[in-house]
Amino acid sequence: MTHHHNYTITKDGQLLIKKMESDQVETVWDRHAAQQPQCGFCDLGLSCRICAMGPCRVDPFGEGPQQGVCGADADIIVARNLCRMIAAGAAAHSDHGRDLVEVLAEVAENKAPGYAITDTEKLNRVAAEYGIAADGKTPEQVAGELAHAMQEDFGTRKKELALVTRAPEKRQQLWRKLNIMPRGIDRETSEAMHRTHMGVDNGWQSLLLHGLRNALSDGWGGSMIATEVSDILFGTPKPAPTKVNAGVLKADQVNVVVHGHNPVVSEMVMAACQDPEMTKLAEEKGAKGINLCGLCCTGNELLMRHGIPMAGNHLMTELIIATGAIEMMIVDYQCIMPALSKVAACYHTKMISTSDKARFPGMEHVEFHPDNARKKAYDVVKAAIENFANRGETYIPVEPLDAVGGFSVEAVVGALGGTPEPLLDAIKAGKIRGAAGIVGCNNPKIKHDYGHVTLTKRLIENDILVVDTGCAAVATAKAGFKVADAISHAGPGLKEVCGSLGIPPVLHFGSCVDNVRILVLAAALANALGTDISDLPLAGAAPEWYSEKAVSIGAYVVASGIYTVLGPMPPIAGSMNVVELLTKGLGEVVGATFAVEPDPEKAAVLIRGHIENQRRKLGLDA
Ligand code: SF4
Ligand code: MSK
Repeated sequence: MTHHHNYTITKDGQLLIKKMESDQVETVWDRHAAQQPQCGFCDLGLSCRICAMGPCRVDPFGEGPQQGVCGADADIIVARNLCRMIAAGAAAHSDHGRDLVEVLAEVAENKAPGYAITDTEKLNRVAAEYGIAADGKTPEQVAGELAHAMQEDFGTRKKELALVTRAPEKRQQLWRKLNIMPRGIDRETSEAMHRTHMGVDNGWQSLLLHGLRNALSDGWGGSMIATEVSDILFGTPKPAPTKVNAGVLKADQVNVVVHGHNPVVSEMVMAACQDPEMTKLAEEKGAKGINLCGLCCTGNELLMRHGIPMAGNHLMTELIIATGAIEMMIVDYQCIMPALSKVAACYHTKMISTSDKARFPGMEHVEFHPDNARKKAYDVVKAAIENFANRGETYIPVEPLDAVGGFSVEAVVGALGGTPEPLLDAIKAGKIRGAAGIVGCNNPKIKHDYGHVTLTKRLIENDILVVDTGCAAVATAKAGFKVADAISHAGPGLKEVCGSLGIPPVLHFGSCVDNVRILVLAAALANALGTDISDLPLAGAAPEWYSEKAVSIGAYVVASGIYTVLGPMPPIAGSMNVVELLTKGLGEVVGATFAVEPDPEKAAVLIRGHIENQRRKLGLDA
């Protein structure tokens, strides 16, 4: 295979693909090629294997069967499949949130050595939103009560989740009117699985509406809790410099890489790596120190709060192992390709899985729990140091680039002088035309990072502020857009505003669960204007998405009133009714729609058109 330039726009990616080729190690692109042609029925969403009368397929050309054994037609099958994707995505984010709430509860009881409450101010603020007064109580008492109240959000005993009150009043009323107000986080996912069982909900519209409610239980529930509790435990992010790309690995140090999503494990690993005793141990073994780097979203969590360098995003996770420089990769859960341990077996990298809910063939399992995490972190870091002696030749093909991360809503509003007004004023004056959230993954169906970087470039040069998260945020950092000097790529208005604040035109908002920071900022802007989110000049995009979590994110962003452009087509094209509803009809329902456009140049045109249209409707350029 000699197509490495076609797979990725990144220099480190291209060189490491070449290296893997010469090492004869298979990559995600090889496996993707081996899967061609992928199943057309599945691609269109027209296959169903929900029950044992099936599996069934509906013929998209109208010649073969038009219904499954039970009689479900294309609309029902497509809507049911999409609903299940949302349920899986919402479950993943929300279960991640639950794990943080459990740590918070154990911190309150002093049962989680090494963990602590770092942001008391935020603890008290969020507690107040749950109706818990902080006065006269210790932070631990407040944390205990808050953890308990958040656990209630997961159940079914409430009519509405607590944090939906952060949405503009108009939006809340709309959700109530449509009967899609999320009630319990677990309840909505459970109900999605119930409705999609054979013989339950066979209304494609009602299925999709429930899908939106389920997604809202993620965005304004599970993910929001994940972000808020992470800030309380580990600190609310503030802008700080960091480094990005494969060049963050160090040839003369023990390289430890964390991969996954949940900061509960990676924070403890960081603490162990930073212990001077451990550095001493590494030096005794001939290394110059211990170098901790991140991948994907657990990497973003550490980057946001501590400036820990970022080695790469989703499609870099295999390639980075081929540097031969990684002593250990420690994973928690989500987006961890089971292929990684096969790649690692070709080099000296030790692979460690840590969560009882996420096992991988060929990895050593060291289970982390809040009560033992500190000790386990030291155990694995010691093992990583031991592994330094087994290192062969290394190949670190690039120099790292600078980037700035850490833009929480608190930090952005702080930089603006304590209120979102100056940002609104810049939007009203037209210096900033609007803002776009670019989020989500990589997908071998799209040239690695091309979608994220191209779309971002086009938007900032047209004075649209970009905030990004997840793997998109890593892509644009590697492209050099996350330094103050990157304003040279921005249009004149955006350049002026970001220049005067000393911030990049592309703001790193965090991990995938941190998409809720975008919701919170959008709600603050809408509230300041006395309007709804759907009236604002905002857009969302997921140019290279792959995961079910991304489907849930897209659905809650649209249900919150933000127009969203997807790169890869979701498996819905088999039902024109579903396609029409998502791309047009939803505008009448929730005031926002989806669009699908794999070409980022065209996606940029769509987003610019939408933002200008929103401005006209608001009378901003009159
Ligand atoms: Fe086939 Fe209906 Fe069963 Fe799906 S639920 S597998 S369409 S019989
Ligand atoms: S890690 S969900 S590949 S963004 Fe959040 Fe990246 Fe997508 Fe995973």
